[in-house]
Amino acid sequence: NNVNNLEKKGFNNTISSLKVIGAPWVAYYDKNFTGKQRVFEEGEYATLEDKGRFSSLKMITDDLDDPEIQLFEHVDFQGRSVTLHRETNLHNIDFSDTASSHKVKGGVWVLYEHVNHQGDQLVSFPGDEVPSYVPLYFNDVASHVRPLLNNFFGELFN
Ligand SMILES: [Ca+2]
Repeated sequence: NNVNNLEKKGFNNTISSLKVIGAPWVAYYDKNFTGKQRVFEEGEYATLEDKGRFSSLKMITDDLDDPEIQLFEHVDFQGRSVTLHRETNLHNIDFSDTASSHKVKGGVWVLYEHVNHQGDQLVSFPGDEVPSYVPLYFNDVASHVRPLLNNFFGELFN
């Protein structure tokens, strides 16, 4: 169900609102799941701040259980590190604007530029090892992280 190139669907850079039912999606500015990205969980998004920018879409079907991410101060998994299992304001653990690489041991994680889920996002999947945020324009900017959680009610009633 993924769409690696919205151009082929006639939708490239034209999406201005969307509605998500069920599993969350990641929308990417560039084709083939690259470039700036943003996660959309179940709900309606009538106006998008990055309206008209998305060129590919990926549905998240990964196992969300047992989330674990290890953040590193420097690229190539060097320097100080922290291991997290739940949503964390990085200011609270003296790690804001610090992370430069990470390893995801479990779950799907969203890193945010600012607290309260604001600013740019970086989405990462189970088993991902990202050795450097520099090419992703995300070096030393993450201030908040959270794992996506299973939708309890969705599981019960769908
Ligand atoms: Ca750093």
